Amino acid sequence: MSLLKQTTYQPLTETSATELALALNLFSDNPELSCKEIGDGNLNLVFHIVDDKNRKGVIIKQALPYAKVVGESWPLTLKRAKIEADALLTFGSIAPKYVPEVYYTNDVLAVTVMEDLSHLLIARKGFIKGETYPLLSQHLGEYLSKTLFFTSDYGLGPSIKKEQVQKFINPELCKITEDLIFNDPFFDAETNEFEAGLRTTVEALWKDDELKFHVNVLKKSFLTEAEVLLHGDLHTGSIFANDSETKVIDPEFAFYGPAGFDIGQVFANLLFQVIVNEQNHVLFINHLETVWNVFEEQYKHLWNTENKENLAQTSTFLNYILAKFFEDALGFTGCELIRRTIGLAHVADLDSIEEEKTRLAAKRKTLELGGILIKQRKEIKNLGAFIGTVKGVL
Ligand code: SR1
Ligand code: MG
Repeated sequence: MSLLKQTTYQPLTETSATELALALNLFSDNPELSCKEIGDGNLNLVFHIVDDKNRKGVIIKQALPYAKVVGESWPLTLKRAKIEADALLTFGSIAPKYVPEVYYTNDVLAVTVMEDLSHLLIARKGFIKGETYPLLSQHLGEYLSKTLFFTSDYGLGPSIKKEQVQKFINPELCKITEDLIFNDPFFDAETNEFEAGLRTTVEALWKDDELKFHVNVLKKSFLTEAEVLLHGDLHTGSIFANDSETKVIDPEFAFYGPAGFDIGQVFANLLFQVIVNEQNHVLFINHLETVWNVFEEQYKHLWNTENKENLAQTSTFLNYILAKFFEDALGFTGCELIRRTIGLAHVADLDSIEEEKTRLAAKRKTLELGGILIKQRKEIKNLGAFIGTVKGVL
């Protein structure tokens, strides 16, 4: 039976992924297709299919019914493929320049077929190799302003926004974030992974009641504040880039949550480079500043020109909203810094540092900075104070 008519899920192989691409007629006549599974993330299969004759490619992404990073013992809903496809379509309609084009989706196979981005590189890998991506932060500031405005009550109006909240209910993937970001790193959980040299620092963190109070406050915001459609996993492994182009991929964690969460994930994942990349830290601090400055400027513009809530259109309220986003973002930045250092699913920025002493020193800095940002986010009122705080731990 044609894969297009399949009524039950089956994981694709390189052969069946190629058959699917052919059945979809995505290539011109008599293509010479080759296919490679290239997924290196934590959860999914990713097939890169290329027509060697015409140098045209597509990506087929398929959700597995378990978390690849752990194995079949951690079952995971296939519904996340539909959430991801719907989120790509929503974000793509708002910010097409920064989102891959979707060609086909299939909920039974948990498959999304999309634009080939193989001329770009995953930004985290690029940064580790020494790429600087001069436009990345400008692009991310613009992506964030558009997606966080146009999916909100102010961009959509409350009735349509509520329909969207319903469409993007994503309990299973949210649970992963709730556990791995807001719970497990803050006690002796089985999922945690850290090296022996960090034990004293980590045990001090587990005993820090003030820190745990603030993490609970941030978790409550994540659980209850349906402000905007979040990407939900916006780290530098979810961004493809080169010097002129940026594409945000992988929104399977999308749901309605607090706007500061996506901003905080971007901040944190740039901060890993600020901390590990001593020679180039000014460049990454500039990236951080640009993300916020572009976001703030463009969000203000959208607020003043596209707002569906007439009564909200005052500068006092806009300033209140932006201050809230900033404060929340700092707290979520801190949580991401800590979980990627001692929880499940680390980042190569830290783990690929070969020399143990340097690696441990960098990890102590991410833990220290994470704790400060979580606890002092209300006092760090602007970008200058944020950068000053960052420089204080370098
Ligand atoms: C079991 S999933 C672990 C992590 O990988 C994803 O990319 C998310 O960041 C998640 O927390
Ligand atoms: Mg991902």
